[in-house]
Amino acid sequence: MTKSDSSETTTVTPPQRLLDGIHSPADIKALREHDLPQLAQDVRDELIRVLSQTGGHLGPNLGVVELTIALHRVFNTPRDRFVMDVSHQGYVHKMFTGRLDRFHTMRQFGGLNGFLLRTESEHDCYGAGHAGTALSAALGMAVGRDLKGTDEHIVVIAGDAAFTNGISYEALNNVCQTKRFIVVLNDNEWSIAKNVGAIANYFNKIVTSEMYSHLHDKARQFVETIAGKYAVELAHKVEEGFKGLIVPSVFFEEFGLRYYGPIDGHDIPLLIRTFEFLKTQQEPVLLHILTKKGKGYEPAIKQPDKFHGLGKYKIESGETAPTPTPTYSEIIGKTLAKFADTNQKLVAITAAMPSGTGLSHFAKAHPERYFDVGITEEHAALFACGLATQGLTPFLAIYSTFFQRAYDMSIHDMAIQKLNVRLCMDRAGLSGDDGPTHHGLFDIGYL
Ligand SMILES: Cc1ncc(C[n+]2csc(CCOP(=O)(O)OP(=O)(O)O)c2C)c(N)n1
Repeated sequence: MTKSDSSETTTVTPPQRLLDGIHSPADIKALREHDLPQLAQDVRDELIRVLSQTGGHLGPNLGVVELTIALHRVFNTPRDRFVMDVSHQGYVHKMFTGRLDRFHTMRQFGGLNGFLLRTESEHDCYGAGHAGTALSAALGMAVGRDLKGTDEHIVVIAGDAAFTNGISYEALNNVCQTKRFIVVLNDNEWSIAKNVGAIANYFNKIVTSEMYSHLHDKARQFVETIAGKYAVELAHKVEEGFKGLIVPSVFFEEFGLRYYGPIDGHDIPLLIRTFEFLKTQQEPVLLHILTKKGKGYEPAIKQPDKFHGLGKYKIESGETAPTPTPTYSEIIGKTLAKFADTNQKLVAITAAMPSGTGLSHFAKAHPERYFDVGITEEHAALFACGLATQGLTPFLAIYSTFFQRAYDMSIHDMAIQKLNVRLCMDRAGLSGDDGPTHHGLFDIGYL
């Protein structure tokens, strides 16, 4: 046998990936529904493989694979609008909207942006990078649509941590300005670190209620029968029967959003049926879905914080290369912890970035003087001011780009009221891989 003969007999054609056939959302609609789990697997494999080389937001994207498939199956972008909070969870949407061939260039010089970007694709109707912007921007789109008299769907995709952010409530307070508006609350119980505060506890209460699981089953039944004309009536009956008992304040409904869920955010058929139903509703609705951050990749499930966003890693173990020198954040966190051993007045504050700012070291050493206040930069700055009025010595550890949110507090509260808040400002200057939304270029100018 010649050499070439031998290679011919041993060549095995790799099985065609369904993902390679997806060039636009229309291709997802063309697949058979029972093939969609295979597409989800292809997407997960691609995320894990490519990000092991480029780095990026692995955990959040592994958690929204089924959600993104269902959204593109039911809605029609670019006519319909998907507005993602932060938009770090938009990688799968990028793959499905003509950018798969450039996916490996993400977060590299000249490559795809790591967040949604209006100039990158007509399917990215709104860019972001900072948290809490989706509901307000989407509400503006919905009201604009109503004024124009068109009928496209506006769908917000926001994580549970987006609801620790004040702007989200400013938007909810105005939701009555539109009739048709769909919000997907993607609840995985994690911000970058574990989500914190009363809202996180509230979501958890809904989810762990035994009676609510019963409602969940009922919800599934009604979604399964939505083709029938009694669906809406049944939905309301189910709600009246159970919801008031379990969620006394019916939080979202007080704002004017009809609440559905919680449902399994990894169940593709259920998500599809639910979106088909929600699409027909003539009132603002919120669908609460439960997902697992890092789903399908064991290292990311075990360490959601590390795998929220990271650099290169080894696929088999999830190991990353150790940093050769300690980072600024690490030095800050450890030094503050050391100072606090002897200075009882020292307190430290982070706005949802304990590991990024190095305060996780402080948190371990002095938990009673450590405050993670959620994604709340304005509140964090004011809270620090209040602590300062009590003679305490607050250190606010914060990224330059996120302190932009608290610009007003730096003048109106810290400076004019002469309150001694120490800022440990991290990530100043140009941010290479995260791109323009994360540059910290203005701090020297305005401080
Ligand atoms: C104003 C602002 N502060 C902090 C951050 C850093 N940040 C990026 S994603 C994230 C957590 C987002 O959690 P969630 O919205 O629940 O989405 P998940 O990643 O869990 O899917 C944080 C704190 C940010 N992007 N914007």
